[in-house]
Amino acid sequence: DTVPVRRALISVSDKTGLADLVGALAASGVEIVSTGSTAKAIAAEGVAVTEVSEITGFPESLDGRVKTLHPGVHAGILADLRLESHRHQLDELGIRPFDLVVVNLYPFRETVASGAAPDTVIEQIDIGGPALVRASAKNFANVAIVVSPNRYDDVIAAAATDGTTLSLRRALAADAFAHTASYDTAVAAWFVEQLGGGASEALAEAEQAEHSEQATDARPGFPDTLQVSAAKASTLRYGENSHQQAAVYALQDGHGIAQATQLHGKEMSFNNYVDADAAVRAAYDFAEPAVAIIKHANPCGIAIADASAPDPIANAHAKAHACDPLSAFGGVIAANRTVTLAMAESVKDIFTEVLIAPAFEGEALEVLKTKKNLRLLTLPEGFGREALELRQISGGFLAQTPDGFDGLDTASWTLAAGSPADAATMADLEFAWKACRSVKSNAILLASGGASVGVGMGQVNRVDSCRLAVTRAGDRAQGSVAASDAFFPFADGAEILIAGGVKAIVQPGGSVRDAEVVEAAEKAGVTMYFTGERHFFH
Ligand code: 93A
Repeated sequence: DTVPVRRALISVSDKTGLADLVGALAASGVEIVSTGSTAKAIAAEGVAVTEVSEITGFPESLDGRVKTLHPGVHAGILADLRLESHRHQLDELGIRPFDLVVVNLYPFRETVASGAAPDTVIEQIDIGGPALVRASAKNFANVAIVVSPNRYDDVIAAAATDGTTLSLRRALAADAFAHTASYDTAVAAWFVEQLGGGASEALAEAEQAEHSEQATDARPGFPDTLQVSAAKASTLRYGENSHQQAAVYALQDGHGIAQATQLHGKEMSFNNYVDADAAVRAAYDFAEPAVAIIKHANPCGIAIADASAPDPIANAHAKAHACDPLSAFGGVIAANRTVTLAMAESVKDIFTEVLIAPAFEGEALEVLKTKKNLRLLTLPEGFGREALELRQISGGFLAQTPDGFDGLDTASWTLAAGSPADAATMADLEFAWKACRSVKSNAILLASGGASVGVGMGQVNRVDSCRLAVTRAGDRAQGSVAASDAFFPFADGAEILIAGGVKAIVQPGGSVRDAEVVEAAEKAGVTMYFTGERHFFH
């Protein structure tokens, strides 16, 4: 299964590590065949190299569009030397096989990113390179294919010993096909953009439709095809569970968790990413300094700072933590402001998996870095909601515009029961309503003084979510306000909140039994507002 390295074809645009590679290969007695500028670079290192054109008897032509696209090259790569018939045919054709192919492709993405003109971009669509990569990867039984300088050391070591092992060649082939697939996705995405069929345009159309008269009926013009181009950012230790394999992919133009910078701590896990995403989603719903603490994708505390707090983000954290200190153990925390020393001092004493924020004060970072395992991340500049949310279902994706509170105005809420809320109660209702969006449905959130005090999440009926929220709040339910992510189908859920002592409830309204729900509130003298908009989150 081990294939000795005797003859290599090298054709690389990125010359990183090339000198060391060819030096080592030559020292191991490997014959090197190469294309134009790569051959020049190799010769400049004083290493013997044969030009591909010498093998093919065909000059590199059409401004380099045809270099390695020749049966003299491809038969040498694709021959399955385990077969007597293939070996025999190569002999007859006078073609010698390759056992190592090193290729990296024309810098297509970089050329697009540089703002180059379309003709220049098109010249950077590599045709011969991917053909070499795919041919070699298909024939991994005989050929080792290297598409990244990160793998040079592996083949240098193999060439210096018996050769490449089957398991190495198979792993290299898997990398290779992923590489060409991602390359072609970038090319396809560029074409879609050129044709003006991108998602952003579709969304602009959708927005227009919203402002037109048939708003209720208008279906946004989502693109006919969706090109998602994401590059592997890292391979994770494992997935949601330890027997699952996993990796993170980052969108080319993303500004989210996938692009966050890790400053300290253990490697991020799959679940850390999921929770960090939920945490920033929650914290960034607020304009005020806010902190969200997440466990299993649900908040166990969300709070905004008191207007008078001397250290607002530390204050918000203290309030969020107080909601459910038991559950906050091992949580993921997001702050929407720079983490201060005072906040760092508090977090340090609470076992926390991840802390993510736009920035950290220097002293805060010093304190937090004393916790070896605590992962500290900063959000990328321009962090914001995605233009389009995708969710995988078997066989496809669902796409939707993101949820949020753009232009939320409590003045547009309808008073459904009780007397109008005073300013402080109204502020709490608004907070609860926003915070409730980050809770998995069915969601009930009790709040007081700009902090959640009891959260009922993820139940399959609203009554249980109400019970959970009231139980979690304990004494703090008395005099708090409640938010419900969707309407109460019956009065029973609202009755539990009322019995628990809430003084005001905000909910979308719109149930056929709204009258019963309103009556329950009226009878108890509890204020109830309808928002007319629900915020499911699953
Ligand atoms: O223009 S191509 O699509 N035609 C080819 O036949 C071909 N063979 C290799 N591009 C081709 N390549 C690419 O050339 C390789 O993928 C590599 O990126 C680059 C190296 O060429 P040079 O050594 O001349 O700079």
